[in-house]
Order: sequence, then C-alpha cells, then structure tokens
Amino acid sequence: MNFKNKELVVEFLGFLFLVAQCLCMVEGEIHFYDFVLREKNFTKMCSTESMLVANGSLPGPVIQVHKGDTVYVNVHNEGCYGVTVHWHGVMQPRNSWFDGPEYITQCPIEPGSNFTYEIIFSNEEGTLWWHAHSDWTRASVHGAIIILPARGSTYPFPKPDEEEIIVLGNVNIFIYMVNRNMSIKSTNRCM
Ligand SMILES: *[C@@H]1O[C@H](CO)[C@@H](O)[C@H](O)[C@H]1NC(C)=O
Ligand SMILES: *[C@@H]1O[C@H](CO)[C@@H](O)[C@H](O)[C@H]1NC(C)=O
Ligand SMILES: *[C@@H]1O[C@H](CO)[C@@H](O)[C@H](O)[C@H]1NC(C)=O
Ligand SMILES: *[C@@H]1O[C@H](CO)[C@@H](O)[C@H](O)[C@H]1NC(C)=O
Ligand SMILES: [Cu+2]
Repeated sequence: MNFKNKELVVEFLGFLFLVAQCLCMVEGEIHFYDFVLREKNFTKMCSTESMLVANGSLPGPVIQVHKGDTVYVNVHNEGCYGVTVHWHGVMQPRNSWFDGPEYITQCPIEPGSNFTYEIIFSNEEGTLWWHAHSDWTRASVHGAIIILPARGSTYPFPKPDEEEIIVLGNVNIFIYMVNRNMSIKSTNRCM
C-alpha cells in the first residue's frame, strides 16, 4: 500500500467512526398517539354544559416518554372550531413548525380534519403539559406530559415509591360562561 492509499484508509475509518457516533446519539424511542377532540356534556355545579375535550376526558390523555424520545400525535378535530395544540415547555429546537400556537406556526386544524405533530424531547425531564392553543379551548383541552429520565439513567433523587399526576385547572365557571355567551351569539356551533 502506498502512502496515498493509507491516507484514504485512515480517512475512511475516521468517517465510519463518525457515522457510528451519530447512530449512537439517536437512542430515543418513537411513540404514536391519537387525540380525538370532540364536544362532550359534563354536569358540574348543578348544570350540564358541553365542552371540547380530548378523548372524552378532562384532563385529557397522558403522554409518557423518556428523555430523548420522539412522539407523533395525530390530533383529529371533531369539534366545532379550528384548534391547535401546544406542547408546553418542550423546547423543540429547529422543529418549531410543530410548536402549536395558532396563526404563529400553523393555521388552526379545521373541524373534520387532522394534523400530526412531531414532538422531539431533547433536554426536557420531569412533568410538563400539553394544551390547546386557540382562545378558550385550552381550558378543557389539556393533559400532562411525563418525561422520565433517559433510558439507562436514573432520577436525580431516590426513586419514589409511588407517583401521582395532579393537573390543576379552573374550567367550570369560565367555560360555562363562554358557552352561555356563545350559544346566544355564535352561529357556527355544530350541535
Ligand atoms: C383516543 O381515542 C381514539 C379513538 O377512540 C383511540 O384510537 C386512541 O387510542 C385514543 N388515544 C389515547 C391516547 O388514548
Ligand atoms: C348534551 O346535552 C344536550 C341536552 O342537554 C344535547 O342536546 C346534546 O346533544 C348533548 N351533547 C352531547 C355531545 O352529548
Ligand atoms: C388525516 O388527514 C389527511 C389529510 O391531511 C387525510 O388524508 C386522512 O384521511 C386523515 N386521517 C384520518 C384518520 O382522519
Ligand atoms: C359574556 O357576555 C357578557 C355580556 O355580553 C360579558 O360581560 C361577559 O364578559 C362574557 N363572558 C365571557 C366569559 O366571555
Ligand atoms: Cu402553554
């Protein structure tokens, strides 16, 4: 082997080493979720009102991942208004088109259509939340995001014996008043 060939071999080995390193960095898993947004009747404070919720529950489904994972959430809007969903506290570097604020990074998801968000968990760890990002919809369309430590690593404290998710919200009076007003004023209520 002459000098030139040796140099090529060394360069090639260096290239392989870099490729291997890049592959190692992609260690997270991929998860898929479907959120179906639909109006549902809730009876609270002696009165029944319809609210837009994800998968029939308030708060909505929990997203649970490990640090470094990627999640695809297909949001199906079966409600009456255009709506978007924001992944609160997930920094999404170079992935802002999936951040969710309506009219800033995307148009609202029209009723009867769907939109798939790509959520890349890079440095986040702990408990965050997702919520609708269109006017008052965030009051009833929200849920928790649990980001466990990266696979192979541990909590920065002794592992708790038990964990419980607590979502604080204040929907009743606000939603009820908005609904009351809308049922009087709005022409595009779909039910
Ligand atoms: C939400 O509901 C849809 C339709 O019933 C279901 O396919 C999906 O798995 C549910 N998503 C979650 C996160 O539970
Ligand atoms: C909610 O209840 C009202 C009557 O109180 C009914 O007209 C409406 O269809 C119900 N909506 C849903 C989504 O069940
Ligand atoms: C989601 O929307 C696309 C168009 O953006 C459509 O082709 C597809 O059928 C929809 N899927 C569902 C499950 O609604
Ligand atoms: C409902 O309408 C009343 C009267 O127009 C207004 O004072 C009130 O602020 C409205 N409430 C909400 C929550 O929009
Ligand atoms: Cu937020």
